[in-house]
Amino acid sequence: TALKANDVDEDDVQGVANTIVRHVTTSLARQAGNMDTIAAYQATALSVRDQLIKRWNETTSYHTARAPKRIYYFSIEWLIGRSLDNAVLNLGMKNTYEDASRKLGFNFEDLLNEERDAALGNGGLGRLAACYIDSMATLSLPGWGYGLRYNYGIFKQMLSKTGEQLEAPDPWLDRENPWEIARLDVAYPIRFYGNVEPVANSDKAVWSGGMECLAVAYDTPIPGYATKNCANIRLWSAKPVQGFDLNSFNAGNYEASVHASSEVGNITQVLYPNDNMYQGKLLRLQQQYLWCSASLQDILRRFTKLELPWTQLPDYICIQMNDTHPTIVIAELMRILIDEEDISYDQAWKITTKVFAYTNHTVLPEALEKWEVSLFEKLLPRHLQIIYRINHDFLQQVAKRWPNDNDRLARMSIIEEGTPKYVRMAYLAIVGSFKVNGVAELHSQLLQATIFKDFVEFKGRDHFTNVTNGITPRRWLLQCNPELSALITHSLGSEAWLTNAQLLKNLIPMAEQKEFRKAFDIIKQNNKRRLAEVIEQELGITLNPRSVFAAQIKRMHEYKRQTLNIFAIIHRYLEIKKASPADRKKIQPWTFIFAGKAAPGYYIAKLVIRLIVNVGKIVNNDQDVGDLLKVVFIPDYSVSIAEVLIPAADISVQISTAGTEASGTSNMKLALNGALLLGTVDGANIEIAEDAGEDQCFMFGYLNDQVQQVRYNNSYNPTPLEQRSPELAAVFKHIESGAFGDAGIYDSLLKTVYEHDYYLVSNDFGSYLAAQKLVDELWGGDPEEWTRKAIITSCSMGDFSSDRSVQDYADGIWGVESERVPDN
Ligand code: DL6
Repeated sequence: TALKANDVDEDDVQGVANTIVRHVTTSLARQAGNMDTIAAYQATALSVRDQLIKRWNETTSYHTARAPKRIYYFSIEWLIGRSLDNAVLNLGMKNTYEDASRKLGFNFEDLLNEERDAALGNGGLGRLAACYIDSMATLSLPGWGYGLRYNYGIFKQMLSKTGEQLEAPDPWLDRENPWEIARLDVAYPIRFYGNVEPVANSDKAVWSGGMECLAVAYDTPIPGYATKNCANIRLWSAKPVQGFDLNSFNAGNYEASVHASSEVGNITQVLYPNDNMYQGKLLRLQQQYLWCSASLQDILRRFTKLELPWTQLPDYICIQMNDTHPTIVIAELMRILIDEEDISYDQAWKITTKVFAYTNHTVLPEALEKWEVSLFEKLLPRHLQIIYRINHDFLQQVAKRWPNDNDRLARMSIIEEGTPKYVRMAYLAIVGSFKVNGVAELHSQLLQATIFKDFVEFKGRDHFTNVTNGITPRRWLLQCNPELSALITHSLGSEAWLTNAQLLKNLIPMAEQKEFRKAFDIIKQNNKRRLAEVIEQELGITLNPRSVFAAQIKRMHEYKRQTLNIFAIIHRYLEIKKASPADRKKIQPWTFIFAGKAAPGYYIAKLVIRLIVNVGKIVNNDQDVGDLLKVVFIPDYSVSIAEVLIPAADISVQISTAGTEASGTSNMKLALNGALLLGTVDGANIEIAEDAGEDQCFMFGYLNDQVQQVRYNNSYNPTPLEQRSPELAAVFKHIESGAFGDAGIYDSLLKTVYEHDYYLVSNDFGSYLAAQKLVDELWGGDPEEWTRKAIITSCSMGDFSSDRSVQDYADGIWGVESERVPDN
């Protein structure tokens, strides 16, 4: 009966309701009549999971039988968010589940709200991985993701009374996670520390001793849209080998025996909460190695079942490294091939360098990983030996091409000489991969022209490429904006746009039709009202849904310049205060919405949050200002909050200093939902503006090629702030007067601008105000034209579907093809 119950038809409401009740009584061991909303959510999720498992099994058997080349996406972060809504949509069963829950006396929306976000990521990089696995499943590619099952995801952000960010842990697994399947039988041994003994007359060595633990697999099935294929994210959890250290126990030291197991348990305890900032902690290196070694052992076990020679490994697997966090996997494959599979060093290197590809996600120097050699040597002594050998051979080739160029050798060496010495992970990733890519056109160009220039000269242009990021239109339009999705489907006459986002452009001519504009506008208003209700309820701030909703929603970071935005808000506030009652009538109303977390140790970023919150408190309660200006900081930004925020925005604020934001992805989500881009010429903003047409966007600021010079002048030929920007100087004076809290609290933040102004806040301030003025003119002067631009923007975003990105990777880098499970 269990099998039969799993086998419900997609539109069998009663059958689905039965599976839910069955899970309440069996899996949750409750009386059917004793079902609260949490139980109803859990049982519903388990019922959906049954469907996923069925597809997962079919996909696995199909792929096992066909043995295609597979792609493995290694990401240390997976920012999944909630799964229920997404799963029923991708399964094509949303209506059925809505009806079934109604039958059982529940509102499906309420069940959705019971789910906790799986927040195993910091920001763009982790969310990108989640979008890509959705696309891999939808494109029916034989692909899996690999990562870590952190017990604690990204911290919960709270705000103190004075506007300071407070952090609390996120024990997301405290309630059972219905989406994962524990595979306690899939576990691999992982070694740390220990000793290495060379084996005479060979490349081999024996690595032994140290600390051993197990990595245990937990699977999260990811359903594709309009395909039976189901992908998988396999996450590893660290477990002690025997629960405690038997040697210490036998020696009569019970306490020490338990201590060993708690050290192991720590490894997958918590996600590091830094975004675009490297922090050289031993525990993090332990995380990286455990994840990479377990994943690789898993992949190789699958490959060895094919009983093929190792030389064919690159024909069957490709590993995409999401940034440098998994780079140790290169040395791990070398170690396994040489030490365990008896392959010569040279042969192993030939195989290894055909398996890996590396995606770079940042040019910021503070984000580039480099591990202290001494730490590496202690934790992974054999890997360090292998890295030294890789470096030695590599530098020999460099020296051969550029004899007597010691500067070049020092620049390119994987080992940075000095005290202390470091292993440069990005260089190891380039040398060990067959392809390196950046994540937007400008970013890829910059990589090649700056931080990887020497490597382009050495490896050739073909070693480097660009794959512009993308977002899944299933979550970021179908799920989060059902009304707009329905309008699109109705107007196009089919749902085909959900798997072919290029079709959206067929709707561009509709921007000229009054009726369509009206329908589009009503949907935006509804979404704005929905957001306003949430904000009223949660924060007690009343918003004017007729104001411009301008959203800057992303991690707090100096390069992203939330500063520029809040300083411009203060400027606007002062202008409103100065204006006569008659003039105030001409001012356009704005609502500025911020959301984002700051790394716990990032003092300046936290100070910016404090300033935003305190400006909000003053502005939102100022009678003179009324509805003309509101400033909202939504705490604890998450995927779920983004899903409510993004459909409600009129303006997408993307104002990083040119050359600093590798791509950005909230810019894509906001544009797809009809927000106009107010942005700098940076990252994927450039391609968004190209596709939407510059007429649709408000671009401003210094260009990338000008930034260096301006930065130099700011540092070496500084002019007083009054001269650089009298408007900004007035804003600073106001802040310093104590208008937003005690005088002096923001001094260190203001100092970053007064002094070097590395991110060009003062230099771009005037042009940012000018761009906002253009927004004012359009909003107040021609609302029909606004909607027209919003429609054109939204319908021009086909290129930014993650299906396009993933297909580009599949064709241009991975060499993997679709393997669609037959429909029957
Ligand atoms: O590629 C995803 C995302 C980009 O959209 C952002 O522009 C970029 O800042 C972010 N990079 C990182 C780098 N972190 N590390 N390591 O998160 O990647």
